[in-house]
Amino acid sequence: MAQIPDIKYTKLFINNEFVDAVSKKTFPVENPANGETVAYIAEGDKADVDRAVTAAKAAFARGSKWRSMDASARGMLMHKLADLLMRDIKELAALETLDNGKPYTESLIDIQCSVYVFRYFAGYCDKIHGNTIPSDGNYFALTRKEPVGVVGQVIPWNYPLLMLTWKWGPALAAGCTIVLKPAEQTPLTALATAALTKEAGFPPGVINIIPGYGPTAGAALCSHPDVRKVAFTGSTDIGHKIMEYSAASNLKSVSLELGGKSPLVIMNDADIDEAVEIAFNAIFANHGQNCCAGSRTFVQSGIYDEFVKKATIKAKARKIGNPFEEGVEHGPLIDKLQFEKVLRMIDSGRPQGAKLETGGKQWGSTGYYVEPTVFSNVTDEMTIAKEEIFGPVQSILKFDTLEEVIERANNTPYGLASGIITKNINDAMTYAQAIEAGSVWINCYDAITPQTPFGGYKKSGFGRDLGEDSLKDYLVTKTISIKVPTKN
Ligand code: TXE
Repeated sequence: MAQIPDIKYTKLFINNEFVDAVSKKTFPVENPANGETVAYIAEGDKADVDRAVTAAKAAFARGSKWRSMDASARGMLMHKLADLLMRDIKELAALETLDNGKPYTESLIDIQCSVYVFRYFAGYCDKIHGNTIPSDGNYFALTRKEPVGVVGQVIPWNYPLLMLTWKWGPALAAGCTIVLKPAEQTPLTALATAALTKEAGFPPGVINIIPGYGPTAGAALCSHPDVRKVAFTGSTDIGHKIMEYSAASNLKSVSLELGGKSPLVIMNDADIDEAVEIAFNAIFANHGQNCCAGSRTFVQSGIYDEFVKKATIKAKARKIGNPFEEGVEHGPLIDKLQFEKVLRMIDSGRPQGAKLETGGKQWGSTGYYVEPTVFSNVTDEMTIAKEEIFGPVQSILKFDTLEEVIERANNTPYGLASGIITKNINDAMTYAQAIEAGSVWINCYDAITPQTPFGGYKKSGFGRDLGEDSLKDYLVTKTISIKVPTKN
């Protein structure tokens, strides 16, 4: 069994120092496996955001160490940070499990993936460049890709460190400076990583972290007149607010990665055991607390009954328990609010006509555990088929034709991810082209890598995390035109 970690860092991180909040207030952080408070964390608010933005602005000032550093040296700093994450991987994974409740083995994977993300973006630092352009007239024209400036980043609690790296990677590669607000439920690994940025040698003010609540610290950051760009991952409701903050302040640019109700389509010709496995991981990974969770499992009528039987057996076999214990696959949900929301959604299933195949209630009596739950006979108008549950609930829907399922899969305000399992390349490609979603996974699911852009259509947001595309959100293009005597 992995060790319960010490919590060393509980304060705000501004200008490479850990400091108390101006108000001296703190807020409790709990272990979702038992509901006990594990630490009190400095609670940032507007005054602290102001301090952090001032530090980030100074770090970005003309002639600053960060601005005048070779781009390749910036890349080396990011590699150094990746090295330190690897050095401390066990400790960071333990902190993540304590804070978030995900199994320790999953936390290890999250930290490893975070390292890959930093390494991918580290390589970009000295490969970001503009063009020379054959402009009309006697001009020599070129573009420069410049960092947008101070960026605000607000992230959720489902992948605390991984979401941080998705945001920091392109921001640092572009040369921006950062003020990050982690989710109030999960500030621990962000603060531990802050200490590592100092150890790696990032200049003061390049990276700042303000733990705190959304309507206070989050709103202040997103409304700040000196923040030039906000990157947000969270709920669609708050996504609307982020746009309002931008409109009401300085028209900062915004990128949003929001909720989803992602369809995974399984055709009659699929290998059924493989399809059951893919669909199972698509929904139950991270206990369903995943923005791209395959939360609508569409199964073609020819294999529907057999699929439901096998999916149910698999869900029943999932090992639930203390996330620090070896072999445990399924821990608690993040907090009481999410726990109650998920149970409420589950309770709506049966009265609306869905058949509960397994699960459906709390597991044990302490902590926020919800059993892996499978519903069959789910139809499109049911709450569980329409709303993002963000919990371990598989809803299995039946369809007859590809044309029909494309129509139904697209009938949602969301458009984050999607999948199809089939041996027929024509069906796969027809679906891939027709589906309104930022990612389409064929014969796989959650194939998210540092190199591939990730983001939404429709109310799942805009802008991209990861891949080369993500850099665009952190850069502005400057055109420089030089008068020349004649073209040649
Ligand atoms: O999200 P919030 P919550 C979905 C999922 C979940 C639901 C609610 O369906 O059940 O959202 O989760 C900060 N100004 N997703 O309440 O509130 C907040 O402090 C600025 C999907 O946790 O959106 C946190 O840091 N910031 C999602 C972050 O926003 C504000 C992941 C996310 O919190 C703010 C999480 C404000 N006014 C939830 N209010 C995904 N896309 O992966 C809150 N925040």
